[in-house]
Amino acid sequence: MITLYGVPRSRTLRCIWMLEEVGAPYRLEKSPASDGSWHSPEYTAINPNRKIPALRDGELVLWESLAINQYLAEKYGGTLWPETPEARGLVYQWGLWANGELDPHLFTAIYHRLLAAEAHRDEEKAVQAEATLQKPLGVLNAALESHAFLLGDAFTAADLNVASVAAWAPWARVDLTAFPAAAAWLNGCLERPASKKALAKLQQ
Ligand SMILES: N[C@@H](CCC(=O)N[C@@H](CS)C(=O)NCC(=O)O)C(=O)O
Repeated sequence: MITLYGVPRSRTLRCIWMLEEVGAPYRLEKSPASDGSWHSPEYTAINPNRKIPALRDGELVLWESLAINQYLAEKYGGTLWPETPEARGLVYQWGLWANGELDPHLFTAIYHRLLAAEAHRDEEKAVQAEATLQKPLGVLNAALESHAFLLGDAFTAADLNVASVAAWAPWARVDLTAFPAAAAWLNGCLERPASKKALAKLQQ
């Protein structure tokens, strides 16, 4: 059985969504260290970055949430993983794009508006991050103006990976009203049963 290391209230949620989407049996496990630390020798042997998530599937150990998702989609994901190299190129493109162009700035905004203790929040940094996000959000919006999903008419691993990162936008109070196609697409993706199952784990 697949083991996913992490906790829902983290980037692990992206992989929980993918696992629920592909229907592969898995168990969610905290650090193998008895104190639950991500800095223990036991967990460092799994992910030398000492970060979550990480995944074990048989002999394979993987880290990086969006790479994990691409692997899961290819191995277990049926229609989530496109058949042609050209379409798969687009899945890689959008995953790397989400990791590079969205994740760092959304993290800055969510950190300073939600995650950090009041004393460590800096609204100026959140505002700057939101300003930086205008360009990539415009790119996303333009891509979704002409078709329902990133690769065309069907939901694929590209949509899941980008939406699972963009899902931070509402929590980071990043305004999406200037990007109606992206906002509608994001809402639709988050309404999928697998996404709802993953989000429900935040309450458990
Ligand atoms: N690019 C990595 C980032 C992983 C990451 O930063 N995870 C956070 C939790 S969301 C973490 O483990 N932070 C602990 C730390 O930085 O010490 C991924 O997408 O998996």
